[in-house]
Amino acid sequence: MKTRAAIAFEAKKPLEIVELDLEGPKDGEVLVEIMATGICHTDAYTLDGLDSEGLFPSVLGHEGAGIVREVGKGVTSVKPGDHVIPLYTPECRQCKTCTSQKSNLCTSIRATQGKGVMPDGTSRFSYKGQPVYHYMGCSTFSNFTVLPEIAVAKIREDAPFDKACYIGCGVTTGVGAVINTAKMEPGANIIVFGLGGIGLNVIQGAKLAGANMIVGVDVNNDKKSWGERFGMTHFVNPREIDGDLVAHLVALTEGGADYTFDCTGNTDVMRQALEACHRGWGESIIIGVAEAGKEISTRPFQLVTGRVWKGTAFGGARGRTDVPKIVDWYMDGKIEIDPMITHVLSLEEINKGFDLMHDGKSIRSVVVF
Ligand code: NAD
Ligand code: AHE
Ligand code: ZN
Repeated sequence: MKTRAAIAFEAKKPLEIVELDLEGPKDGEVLVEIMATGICHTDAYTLDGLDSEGLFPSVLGHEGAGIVREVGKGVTSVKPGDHVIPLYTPECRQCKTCTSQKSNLCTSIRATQGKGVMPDGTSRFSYKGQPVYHYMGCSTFSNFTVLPEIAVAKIREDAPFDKACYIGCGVTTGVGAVINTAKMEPGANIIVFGLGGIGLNVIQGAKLAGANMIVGVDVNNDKKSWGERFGMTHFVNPREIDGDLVAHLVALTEGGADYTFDCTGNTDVMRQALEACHRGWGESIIIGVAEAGKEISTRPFQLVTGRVWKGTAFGGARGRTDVPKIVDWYMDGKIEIDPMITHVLSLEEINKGFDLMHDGKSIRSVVVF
């Protein structure tokens, strides 16, 4: 079949809207009509050539929501007509990681996913007879895409696609980092570095879980009102304080935060986030994705004296199990999404979404097909 899609032909070039060929689902796969897709910072980072796993040409996009249109042989968990959210972190419920219940990082298809192909080692997308790579196992910048059955979460049918798509990454990552990874207790003091599409969801997750102080740190003053809108209690612009940022934050939180979250992907900020943790118990959770080749550092003494460095992917969420619950939280008014969708675009306008993100003018741009 044919599908309209935005292709990244090479790094640092705008996406091109073309008609692609898409093969139908093979055994264990499903064809999904994507109704809406969000543009995450990670798509931009890959397009900018900063991802060590970046492949071209590819159909980017990993945040989406749509309807199953066809299923391959052996598929039992979804059927045509079901509403789904694609999962870049699948949940097979059979691999060592899934059965351990210790992590959400299902390993069953990670190797082929990282190579931009389906589990059988081939791509379903092609353009003028040449294969085009899948991205993060999702490729939601296409009106139709093919996914393994284990990489879709079935969701309720009354959830609007143009909001639910954000649960496919940003919302789940931010809220999940607080609840699943930090396991933040009520009354905790937290610091969030970077108040974008992820950081604001950390803030709303922390508010939901009963945080005391929620300090937001961002170099962009426009983010102050955004943070406050979702529960931030204090704002710090590192460029506007006198002296050392870490010392300032430790003083503000009377000894350091119980939990800090890096939502910038900047390795210098990751160090600040670790060092702004409370001596003896503070935990710093890395969410941001750093440029290929970057490394983190700190004095080991920071860990010897009880600070803990952690990371999280997809907010520690087990996609098929947890994503439908987060959709329920949204539909029940427990968490907000609507105000964070700052721009709704057509597929033809998708490059504008990347520009808005780079200029710090959007929280989440959503493309509606
Ligand atoms: P974004 O661009 O919307 O927001 C980033 C924010 O950080 C901006 O508000 C920016 O002003 C701020 N910032 C930049 N430099 C800063 C600095 N030195 N100090 C303080 N603030 C600074 O991005 P996003 O969509 O919120 O994504 C944030 C990061 O999370 C990205 O690296 C993204 O790739 C990553 N991410 C990770 C996961 C995961 O599963 N671990 C999931 C989604 C996104
Ligand atoms: N490929 C990069 C790392 C990219 C990365 O860390 N991706 C996150 C999701 S970001 C979503 O917006 C993730 O889930 N990672 C776990 C995984 O298995 O990829 C690199 O550095 O090579
Ligand atoms: Zn993402």
